[in-house]
Amino acid sequence: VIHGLRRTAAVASVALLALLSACGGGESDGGEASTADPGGATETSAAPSEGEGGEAGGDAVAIAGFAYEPGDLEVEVGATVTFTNEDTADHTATSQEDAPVAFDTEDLGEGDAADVTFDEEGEYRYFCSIHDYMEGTVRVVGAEG
Ligand SMILES: [Cu+2]
Repeated sequence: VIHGLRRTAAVASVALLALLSACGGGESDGGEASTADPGGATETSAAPSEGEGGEAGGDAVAIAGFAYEPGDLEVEVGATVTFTNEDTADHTATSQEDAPVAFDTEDLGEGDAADVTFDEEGEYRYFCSIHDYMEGTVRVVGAEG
């Protein structure tokens, strides 16, 4: 009689374990499953997409067709703006005299690029020192928050 009881008890516990593992997915003793989460979802995109919030490489002005594009760019303080000459003719981006801080990319040949970092708020009007009718503006505004 005793052996019979033990056997049924064993069968019952096996059935229980099977049930637990079937529906719980590892909540039984040990709990190793809970720590095995890879947690890969925390690393979302830190890539600056289009000029917003990107402290590095987010802001750009193209020089194409003897014009700056965009001709009026707004960035946050500390932003670096990359000026890229897409024309075959040489161009520069040179600050006007009233710019808060002077800058000058100097001559950019076809495909050349120059980075300008804006650490002070204000309106920076600039022009091309080769074709002085080419004009553009970078507005540097305070970071929000
Ligand atoms: Cu030019």
